Amino acid sequence: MPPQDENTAVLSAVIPVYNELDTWRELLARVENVPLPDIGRQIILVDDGSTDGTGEQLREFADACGDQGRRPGAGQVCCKVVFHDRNRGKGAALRTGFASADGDVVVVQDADLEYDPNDYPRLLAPLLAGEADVVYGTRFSPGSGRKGYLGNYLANKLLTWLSNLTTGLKLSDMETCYKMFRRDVLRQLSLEQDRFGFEPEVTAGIARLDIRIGEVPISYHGRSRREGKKIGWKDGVQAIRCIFRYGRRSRRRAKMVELPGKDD
Ligand SMILES: Nc1nc2c(ncn2[C@@H]2O[C@H](COP(=O)(O)OP(=O)(O)OP(=O)(O)O)[C@@H](O)[C@H]2O)c(=O)[nH]1
Ligand SMILES: [Mg+2]
Repeated sequence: MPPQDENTAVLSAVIPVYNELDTWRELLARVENVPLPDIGRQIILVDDGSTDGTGEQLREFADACGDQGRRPGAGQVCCKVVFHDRNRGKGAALRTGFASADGDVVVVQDADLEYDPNDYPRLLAPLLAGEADVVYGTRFSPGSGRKGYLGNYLANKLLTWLSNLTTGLKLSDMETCYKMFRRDVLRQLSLEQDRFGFEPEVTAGIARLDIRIGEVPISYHGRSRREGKKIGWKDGVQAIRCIFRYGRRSRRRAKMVELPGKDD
């Protein structure tokens, strides 16, 4: 590999996958095809014990991936596939993926098609420019477009409000999938939530670190239950438990920074 490749920044996209037969290939293609000419891209797929045939497809894909330990140079893409032998939840799948991530920057990417990888450049820019250490993509700022189904929107707003109350942050979308971190920030967190408690847990953990966090608008195409949405009210209750368990307003050290585009 030419020497300049070793100095190229790498983005690791960590994709938890559970029973996403209809979407994972299309999603992977979208992540592979986002134009990111100046940095390398590592895509980490974590099969979370799928039972619908997704796991078998991912095994075939893993065999075709080639050297999974390779560090990608500028404009290059490489993939890694990791398997859970049983279903453990999104949070557990992310911990597994984070442990495999070699990138300087790490982003969470769901395996459905609700979030658009074309938003990566916008999320990345403040991290590469040294303006923020963590960037959340918000579905709920004026620049974000469609907000998804009303029930989910209201639940997300309530959870974000409670999270802000306990962390002292002023986020507009705590539950967003699009969380992008400098990897060294992620390494300072010790995470334990196996399921959707990950979102409030990681947010509270970040709030306690001496880092800068900002939000940028993203697009969002919420799927319905018929289209495969699995999250439910029990996950909402668990999120509230985690908000109060991990949030400690008095221990906030993180600063929120204004990033361009949020109020457009
Ligand atoms: N539901 C569920 N998803 C999992 C699990 N393990 C990994 N995942 C993955 O986690 C991601 C999010 O799951 P979804 O069911 O789409 O829930 P959601 O989209 O976060 O719900 P919203 O926050 O309302 O958008 C998807 O990529 C799933 O494939 C699991 O045990 N259950
Ligand atoms: Mg989803």
